[in-house]
Order: sequence, then structure tokens, then C-alpha cells
Amino acid sequence: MDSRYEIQRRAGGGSANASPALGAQSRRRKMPPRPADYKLQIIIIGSRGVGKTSLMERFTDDTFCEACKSTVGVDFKIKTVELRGKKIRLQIWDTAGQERFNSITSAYYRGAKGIVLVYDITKQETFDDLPKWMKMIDKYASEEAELLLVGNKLDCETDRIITRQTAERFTSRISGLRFCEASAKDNFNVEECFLKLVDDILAK
Ligand SMILES: Nc1nc2c(ncn2[C@@H]2O[C@H](COP(=O)(O)OP(=O)(O)OP(=O)(O)O)[C@@H](O)[C@H]2O)c(=O)[nH]1
Ligand SMILES: [Mg+2]
Repeated sequence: MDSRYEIQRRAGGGSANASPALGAQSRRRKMPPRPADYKLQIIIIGSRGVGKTSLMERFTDDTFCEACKSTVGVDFKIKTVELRGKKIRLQIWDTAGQERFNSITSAYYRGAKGIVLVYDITKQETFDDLPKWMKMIDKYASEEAELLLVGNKLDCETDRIITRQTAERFTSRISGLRFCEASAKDNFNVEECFLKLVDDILAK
């Protein structure tokens, strides 16, 4: 039986007798969610173990996993955000950092409106790998894509190897590349970094 009819009956008879307040409540419950104004794809790339999955899961689910499994191929999560009065459905692609998956992950660059390139502030080699990732972007991504460089693991300040100044110098040499530091573990600056990227995409 129709559930609205059930409610009206319990409220005292046919629709003419139903409580107006209850009727409105029941109609509200039936309203479908407002559809998204935009759908955007964002891809997260960077070397193995820098925290790509951790950043995605912190942003989408507000969780952190100390001993996560290394990503195999690609994975994705959905998150809906509101910015500039618009509802935006984000599809976030999390890629494996291991080079052997590059042929699979490179297929996901093309559709991305935003690219998050991650390194680990405590691991020199993950920073030294950045030119290699930039080449991947040049080769496979759309020229229109917004780029964001994220120095992750900011909670490990005592083990820091890559200074903020070094990363800023790198960033300044690449046109359109933005930079921020974050900690997926401590939930520091993660949401801000992602939202800034989305805002830059919308501003285009
Ligand atoms: N201290 C600290 N550890 C982190 C942070 N983010 C991730 N980690 C840890 O770093 C390790 C690797 O994290 P992942 O998120 O799996 O790294 P990934 O970049 O997805 O790695 P691949 O999938 O292999 O490419 C895990 O043990 C995480 O718990 C952080 O902000 N701070
Ligand atoms: Mg991963």
C-alpha cells in the first residue's frame, strides 16, 4: 500500500482530513535530492606510498588507515560538495603509484578536470619523481586541467626533507601549478586543498 496513504489514514481519514503539517512533512520526504549542477573528475597521482589513497579517504569519508594496502590499478570515490552556490558531484580517481600500473592509470588522465600530484615531504625520491609525473600529465592529461601539487605527511615535521621553499621554487617554474601542504593523518588542510582545486576549476 502507498505509504503516504498509510500516513493520511493514521492522521484521521482521507486527504481532506489529513493534518496539513503531516501532509507537508510527507511531501518533503518524497522530494528527490536536488541533482548536481556539475560533475567533475579529479585524478590523484604521485609515487608509491606518498598518501594518495589516504588523502582521498580523508576527504571523502574522513577516515585514515595506518596500514593501508598499496593501490592496484585505480580506485574511485564520489563526494558531493557545494561551492559558489552550486552542487558539484566529484568523482575522485585514486591511482597506483607503482610504475608497472602506468599503462592502466594513464587512461584516466584524459577526462580529469583537476589533477592532484602528491609527494611525501619526508622522502626525497618522491619529490625527485615530480618531473616524471609532470611528463605523464603533459602526455596524457587535457591542457585545460587544473593542477595542484600537495606535499603530504605534514604531521612528520621533524622528519621533513623537502622544505616549503624548495617546493615553492619547483611550483613557480610550472605555469598554472598550485601548491599546498597537508596531512591526511592529522586531517590538516586536506579539505581546503581539494576545495581550492574545485574552486579553480569552477572559476575557469
Ligand atoms: N604520518 C603520516 N602517514 C601517512 C599520511 N598519509 C598517508 N600515510 C601513510 O603512508 C602510507 C602510504 O599511504 P597510502 O595512502 O597507501 O599511499 P599511496 O600514495 O596511496 O600509495 P600507493 O597506492 O602504493 O601508490 C600508509 O602507511 C599511510 O598510513 C600522513 O599524512 N601522515
Ligand atoms: Mg594508494
